[in-house]
Amino acid sequence: MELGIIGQARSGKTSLFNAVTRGQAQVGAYSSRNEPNVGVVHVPDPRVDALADVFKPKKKTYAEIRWVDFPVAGFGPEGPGAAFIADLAKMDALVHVVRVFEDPSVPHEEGSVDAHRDLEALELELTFADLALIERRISRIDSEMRSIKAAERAALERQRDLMQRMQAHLESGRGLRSFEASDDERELRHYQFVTRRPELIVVNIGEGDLDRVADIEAEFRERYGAPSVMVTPLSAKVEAELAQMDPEEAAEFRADLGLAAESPLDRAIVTAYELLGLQSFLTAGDDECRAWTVRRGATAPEAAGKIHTDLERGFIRAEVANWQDMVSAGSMPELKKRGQLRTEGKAYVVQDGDVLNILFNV
Ligand SMILES: Nc1nc2c(ncn2[C@@H]2O[C@H](COP(=O)(O)OP(=O)(O)O)[C@@H](O)[C@H]2O)c(=O)[nH]1
Ligand SMILES: [Mg+2]
Repeated sequence: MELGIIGQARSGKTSLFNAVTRGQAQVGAYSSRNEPNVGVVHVPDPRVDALADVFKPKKKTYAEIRWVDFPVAGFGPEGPGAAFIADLAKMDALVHVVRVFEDPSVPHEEGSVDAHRDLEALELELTFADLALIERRISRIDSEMRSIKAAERAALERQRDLMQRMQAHLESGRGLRSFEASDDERELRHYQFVTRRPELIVVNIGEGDLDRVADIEAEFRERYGAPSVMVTPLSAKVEAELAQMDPEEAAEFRADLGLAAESPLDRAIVTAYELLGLQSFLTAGDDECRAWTVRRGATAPEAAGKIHTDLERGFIRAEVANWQDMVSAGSMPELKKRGQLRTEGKAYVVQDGDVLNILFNV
């Protein structure tokens, strides 16, 4: 999964990046480089650890998230460039950092902190970018229309109609993530619209506002909450500091600050999985215990294909157990004795936390 961090200058993007990657990227500076910060992190998964305790494998492998901290230079006075938008549109989801914290030592671009103004201004720029893409597509369709046979017109007309409906949606000031595509979902996959990507709004609050987390979350959720928009308030600076500590020390600090024991970022990752309709399944053996990512609703052969295309092509059946059952049984023979190892065929819909063993033949 690939997540792109966006937000205005000094909103705390790089601080957030450091928090999630336990990194040391330079904060507070205008990034003169045009290169994003990129970091790959493992999704902590206690199920992998628990299975590893049973199987004692040579290797443990967690699911991975690639975080990209885009330089603010992407949003110049002329708005975001096409190449930058194309990069953003490739992300699985956007993480939009918006500044709420007040700090006189961190000057604000506009001279004052106004989270809603900032957030909406940036969303508007993205909306314009998609609008430009649609306008180009419509004029291309119009010119193609002039030179094709009548029989081929229907498909193009349908496409133009879809583009015009999206155009109207964007012109009303809303991003495409709230556009009801239903029948056109398939068609839309060919396009990379940046406002179509699900979004996690990270509300970057000051250290002094940590006791107001719930109120701030409610305020933003009420205003922006939608099926593909989530809201997480946190202090990026505090989280970046906590990320540099060892786990016990960080837990103590969290408690002292009156914060929930679970990191808001870990919670956000779970949320991102939900937002994207993803889930994990596991594989377990003496060689490796591993978590894999697959969309919810995927069948066993599709999940097998995540491991290797041969496993999907030559899929015969899958042996399936719930990870918890496997851990409490403590061994394969015991699991079988308890009748908790099932055999499933091609139509089986994989569940979060399934341990799969694929039987195949190519
Ligand atoms: N007081 C305070 N400062 C913060 C917070 N988050 C970021 N900053 C500071 O704001 C400045 C800009 O942060 P940075 O992460 O570089 O923002 P970016 O320009 O969006 O990448 C740095 O000096 C950070 O230390 C916060 O939650 N509270
Ligand atoms: Mg930065």
